[in-house]
Amino acid sequence: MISQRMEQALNAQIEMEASASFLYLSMAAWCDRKGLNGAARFMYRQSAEERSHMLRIFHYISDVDGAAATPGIRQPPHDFASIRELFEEVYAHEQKVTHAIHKLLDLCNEEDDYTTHNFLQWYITEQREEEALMRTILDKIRLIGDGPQSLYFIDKEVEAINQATAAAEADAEEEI
Ligand code: OFO
Repeated sequence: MISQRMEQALNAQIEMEASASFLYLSMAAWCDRKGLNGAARFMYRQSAEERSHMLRIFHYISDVDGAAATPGIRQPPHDFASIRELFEEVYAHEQKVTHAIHKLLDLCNEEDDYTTHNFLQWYITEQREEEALMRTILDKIRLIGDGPQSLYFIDKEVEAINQATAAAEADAEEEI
């Protein structure tokens, strides 16, 4: 059983993860329109991942006998100034999510809620990995430059990340 305050805070996190999923979906469509197929694939996957983060909290709330609420999502922007600004926005968003998870942990401490504290550890690791990944992509964009001539190379770099992720996922499945 979780407190009402915790239930509310977790439902707010559900909304944040769902918003991220929709924002990234919109970004994927923008990349598609620009012919940036690698970046599009990357953002579609990120969008699906965010949905799974949302569902993980959804199920958790039910598991601890709370009421998970389906969030109302504001329509995300459909246009982005450049691929660099798009990834800067993703990075800023991930930092915001990390901060929100830290706040949830503060609340766990306040309420002596060890169960939710334990549940949230997965998100701490996930956020560290996500932030590192976005920083890597931004570093590459800064190195390559994001002028029209560079887009092809940026997209190739992001596609290399897609391939590496797919290979890692295939390995993980084989181990099961
Ligand atoms: Fe779920 O926000 Fe990061 O990954």
